[in-house]
Amino acid sequence: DASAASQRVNHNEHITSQLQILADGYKSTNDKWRALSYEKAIETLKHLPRRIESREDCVGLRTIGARLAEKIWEICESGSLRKADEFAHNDKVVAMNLFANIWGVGPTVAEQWYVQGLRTLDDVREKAHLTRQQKIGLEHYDDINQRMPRQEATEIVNVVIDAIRAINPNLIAVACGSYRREKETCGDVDILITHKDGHSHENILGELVANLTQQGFLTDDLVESNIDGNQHKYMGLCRLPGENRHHRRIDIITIPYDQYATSLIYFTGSAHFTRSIYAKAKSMGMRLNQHGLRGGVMRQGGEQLNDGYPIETPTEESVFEALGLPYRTPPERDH
Ligand code: DCP
Ligand code: MG
Ligand code: MN
Repeated sequence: DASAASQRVNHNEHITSQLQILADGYKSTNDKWRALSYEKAIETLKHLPRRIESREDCVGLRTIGARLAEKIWEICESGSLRKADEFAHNDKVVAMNLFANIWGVGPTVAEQWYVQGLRTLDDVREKAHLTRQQKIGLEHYDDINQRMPRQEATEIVNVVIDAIRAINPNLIAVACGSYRREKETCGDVDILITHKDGHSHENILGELVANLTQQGFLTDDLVESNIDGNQHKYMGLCRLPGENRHHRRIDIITIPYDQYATSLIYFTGSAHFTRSIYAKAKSMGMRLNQHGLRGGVMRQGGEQLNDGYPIETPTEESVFEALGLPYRTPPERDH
């Protein structure tokens, strides 16, 4: 069942922890393609119902090719992975991992700082030229890089939903992301807002943010932006009232009701799942994104030749159906 799926133990933690070192290192150093293939493999291994005991156990696993199987086998046999040890002791990888975890810092900036000779967060504090967001990211480095228990996410969701209801009790608000996938811990809280009448979601984000800031809940704004004119997104930091509370990341989006189902799918994730379902749509001559589903889309090479026609997607189920996929509940959408 759903909760069992989310609480399933990782029988291959000894392997995934090593592979995660490589995934993080490649991600920080902008080797996106490699990072992605390791992340996919980690997802597969995490969800295996058994511990990998032999080379043969790796054969035929989706997302795990021959070279990766060799690495997995090296971990099984020796208990460690030379490449992961190398990464863990590589000056550049270590520094770039550290820097890339500052909110608003990407691989390019991280590398510039490394080349400049910076190695620690104190170096960055003293010597780097920081954007407004990077300053916030640095100030709250530990909090931002720590996941929160689900219970705390629930409290945060409740504060935001109360504030939404105070603006208009008929607004629809759904906590998406890892929270909706019923994870035990959440990296942030992701809230989606819409309204059945198709327009009352417009222009409420500013008021909501102002109210939540006024009550001392929102502490720092990272981004307030317009996506395609009709979706609004807020990214910031919040903190619950009371002693010993951490700052937490929060994302809020407002969307038109006709994009509700496809936005739910996008914002519920996981990012891996979203990527794969979008690719499935593409392979069927369709285009799926947070704004909707379109059919009759022609492509040549990577290029889209026409815009196709819109396909009605009143519910998440209807999106799966249009793609010929069995419905998956949020906890079943990790990969
Ligand atoms: N998303 C995506 N691609 C991205 C980033 C996000 O498709 N590059 C979608 C899928 C994510 C959702 O948005 O599930 C929310 O993004 P988060 O970064 O908050 O990710 P999660 O909530 O899934 O995980 P976490 O617990 O780390 O926040
Ligand atoms: Mg999230
Ligand atoms: Mn988020």
